[in-house]
Formats: sequence, C-alpha cells, structure tokens
Amino acid sequence: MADFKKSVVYQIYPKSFYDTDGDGLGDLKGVTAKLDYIKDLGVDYIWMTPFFVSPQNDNGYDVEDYYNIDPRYGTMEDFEELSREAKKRGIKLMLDMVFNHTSSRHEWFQKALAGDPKYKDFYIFKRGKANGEPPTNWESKFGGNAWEYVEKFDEYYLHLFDVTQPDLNWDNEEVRKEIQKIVKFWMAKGVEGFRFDVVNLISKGEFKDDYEGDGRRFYTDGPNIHKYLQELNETTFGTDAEIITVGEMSSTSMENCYRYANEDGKELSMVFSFHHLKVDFMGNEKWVIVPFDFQKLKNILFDWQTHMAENHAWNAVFWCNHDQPRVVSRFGNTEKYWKESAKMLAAAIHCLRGTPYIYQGEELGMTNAGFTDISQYKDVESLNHFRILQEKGLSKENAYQILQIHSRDNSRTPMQWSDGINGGFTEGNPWIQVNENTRFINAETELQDPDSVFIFYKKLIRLRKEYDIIAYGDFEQKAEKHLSIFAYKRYYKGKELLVINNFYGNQVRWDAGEDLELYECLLGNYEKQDINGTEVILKPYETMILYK
Ligand code: TEU
Repeated sequence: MADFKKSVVYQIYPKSFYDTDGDGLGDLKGVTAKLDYIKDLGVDYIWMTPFFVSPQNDNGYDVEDYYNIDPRYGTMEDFEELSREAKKRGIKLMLDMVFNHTSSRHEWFQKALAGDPKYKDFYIFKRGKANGEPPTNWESKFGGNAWEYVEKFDEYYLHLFDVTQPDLNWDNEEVRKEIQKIVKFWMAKGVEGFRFDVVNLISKGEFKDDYEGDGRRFYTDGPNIHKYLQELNETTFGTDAEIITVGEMSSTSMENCYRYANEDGKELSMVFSFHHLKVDFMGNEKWVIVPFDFQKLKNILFDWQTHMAENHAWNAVFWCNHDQPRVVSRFGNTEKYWKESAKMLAAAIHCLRGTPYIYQGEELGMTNAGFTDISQYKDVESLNHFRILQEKGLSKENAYQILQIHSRDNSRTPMQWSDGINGGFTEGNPWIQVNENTRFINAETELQDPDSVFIFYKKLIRLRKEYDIIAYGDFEQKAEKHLSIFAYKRYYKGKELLVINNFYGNQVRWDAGEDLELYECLLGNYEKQDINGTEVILKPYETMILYK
C-alpha cells in the first residue's frame, strides 16, 4: 500500500513551470525537462494542476474535455513520456480532477444549452423567483450572483465559480457514471494519485436564500457528500491500494473531515482544509487588509492536528498552492529575514502530523508578485474583484493594495530558474510577468549554495525519510499562549521530537519546562542554538528541530 504518511508531494502549476517551445506558457515537456530538479529535492509525488482541454478562463479548472490534453500544454505522447520518465526516477503522478463543474464549452453543457433534456439534467437549471430574480441569492466565489439566466429556457443555471463553470448535478446517476469513467481512464494510464477539486461542494442541499451568508451553508459538505465519495472510491481508485487521494475541501467542517480522510479508507486518503489560511481575512471576506492573527493560526492548526488524530483521520499540511499568496510574504519576512523566515515556515509545517505539500517555487522562498498595474493581473477572480471593490466605493489605490496581498496571481508568476532573462522560464513572452527578484531568488543560485532555502527543504524531506517520528508520531501542542512561538512535540516508540519556531523578527525566550540539553538538534536555520537547561532563546525567525 502506498505509504502516503511518509511521502511528500510537490505541486506543479504547468502554465508557470517551464516553457520548452517559446510560446510563453509552460508545458508538459517542461515538466519532463525538470524532473531531475524535482528528484533532487527528494519528493515522492508530483501533483499537476489541470492540463486537460480547456478555454483557460480559470487556467484549466474549466475543463472542456477530460480525456485529452490541451494543445497549449502538449499531447498525450508528451504526457506518456512524462509519466515514463517520472517513473524511472521513482516519482509518482497525481492528477487534478475538477468534477464540481465543467467548462461551459464542454460537450455536455453545449448539448444542454441546445435543449437536450438528458444533458440539461447533467447541470443545475432552475426557474427564477416570481419577481424575476435568480432562484437564490447565493454568491459566486468569483463575485456576483451564482446563477446565470438562459433566455431560451427562461431558467438559470448554477455556477459557484465563473459563469463559464456550470456546476454538475451529482444527484444524477448518469453524471456519476461519466465521472467514474474518467477516473478509470486516467488510472489505466498509470496515474497513482488524484486531487479532487472543491469536492465537498458536489452535493447540493436546499436551494434557499441565505440571509446570513453567501449561500455556502446550503452546498458545503452537502447531504449526500459521503455517499458520493464512497461510491467514487468503491467504483474507481479504491480498487487500487497504490493510489492516494486528496480532497480539496472548501469551508469544510472538521467533523466531516474525520469521515472524508478516515484511515478506514472508505473515502479519501487526506484533505486540504483552509481555515488556517483565513487568519488574514475578516471572517470569510478575503478582499480586505487585516494583519494576520498569529494566535488564531496556532489555535486552528493545533485543533486540527489534535482532533484529526483522535478521530483517526489524516491531514494534508501546507501553506501554499496556486490560489494562495506566497507564505514568506504572508507570514514571514521578505526583507532582512527572508531566508530565515522561509526556512522557519518550512520546518513549522513539515514536522506537523500530515502529508506535506510544497508548491513550486516555495522551496526557493519565492515571494508575492509585487504587481502595481491591473494589466499585470491575469486571474479571473482578481480582475472581477478589482472591479467589484471599486463599485463598492474603494479607491483604485485601495483596490490595488488588496490585490497585492490577496490575489491568486501572487503564486502564479513563473518559476524562477535562473537570474537570466525571464528567470529562465521561457525564451518567449511569459503569459504573466516574472518577479524581478529572480535576480537573487532562483534555482540555479540556490542549488549551489549549501545554506539556501532549497537545500533546507531538501534536508527536511530527507529527515522525514530517516525519522519515522515525523510521519507517524503523536502530536502535542506546546507554548499555547506564547505570543511569538509556534511549538509542538511528536512522540513515537519512546522517542520525542520538539519543534520550536519563532514567527517574529525579534529575539524571544521560552521555558520549555523540561531539560532541553538532552536533545540533539536535527536541523535549524542558525548555526548555533542558544539553549540553557530548560530555557531557549530564539533569534529572529529561528527554527529548531530537536530530537531525543
Ligand atoms: O479552488 C477552490 C476555492 O474555493 C478557492 O481556493 C478559491 O480559489 C478561493 O476561494 C478564491 O478566493 C479550486 C481551485 O484550486 C481553483 O484554482 C479554482 O479556481 C476553483 O477550485 C474552481 O475550480
């Protein structure tokens, strides 16, 4: 059976990874070309975000054809070559399946629009209210109402995301059968992992107005969600013990995750939850500027660590992905302590109980995009909200400040391979601008520097392989109330691991209440640790992984 607890997953956003044909977009051949780099890092899986045929309104999360590769990314032969070359290096592939919705260009939706009743029932069409308003007041995650009017039917269809991403009707058995077929198709191609996009939104509940929120209470972790996941499991990936799965769970509850990611294996191997990445939001509102709440971050992560373990469920642990700003810009420091904070954040997340995910460029300490003009932004969500914020009365300057912090494009700038033109990403015109700091934050430089962020990630991954305690140990939170320190312990077969992190740029002191001199330091981001009996003095953004 695949030991996903001991594994590390590396996420690739192919569009921004490496371009081999000079069209300014990364491609599958580009991933193959960089496999040795990934192998050197030491990860076990590559999760690739969607590269299926798509109009790319949401960079591939709007799938037009699940069985074919978008020509912008290459061909099926390119995929097979990538798959073979990865296998040679002991790296497994995890594909990203978007089944909550399709692209409006998908054949099913086109047939639905043409009036074919079979395919209309593949989606969610509803009559508007008597007063001519949409069926419910639900908001799309990308802004505006979540229903689109189709005059021909005098009906609306539901789109929780962009208007070009109509939601599928999972209550229709034929839809579920089609989805099973797609998963089996990719299993037959030798794929060994799946990420299921916003999969806890597939079972819609009641279609009612939401007077307290944006509608999510009616479709998040919906009435048949566990039934549908179990069915998908039994009919597809559950038949192959080597396949690992992760569900992306939007606004989920922990109670549901105990079941989604239970070790009984009935649903998924693990889940992505996002509550710890809303600590710089106002509730669910992302388009505001609020300093991040460190205590909240600790409480949420520690809560999930403790309760998921108690309920025999497994976490995916991560700071970054293609929807999140860069973590070093978010919870770290991009100036004097850039390197220290990038390493500290890495250690803090990798030693938690769960499977760590690294998003391309995170291992280099890549930072937010630093865009200053709307023409530099490409993401549909950012473009919509830039407009909406100004409609709400915010000044352009304010709207820019918010995008600079929260835009998904922060993580979508091209991978920084070198200090050369376009950071070595393309010889053409990059589809999105390369960060100027590629002059000093880039793979070429970091591979040669034994003290680099890259080498630190490499060491962390190696530690997971060498010390079972990191993968299998029990979790215990520490320093709960400390204003700067994020610390925890792991226990396994009589051994103990103590991970201490300073999240701030000032020196702090902590009394651990036990003799710290009994530990050896496995990894840290400063040459010497200042330990005296039960007390430790942590330098700015210091991290240490202690073991006894
Ligand atoms: O994202 C789901 C999702 O709800 C968020 O992460 C979303 O980006 C955020 O709420 C916006 O503020 C997944 C994919 O990861 C994302 O790239 C897609 O755009 C989205 O689903 C739709 O398929």
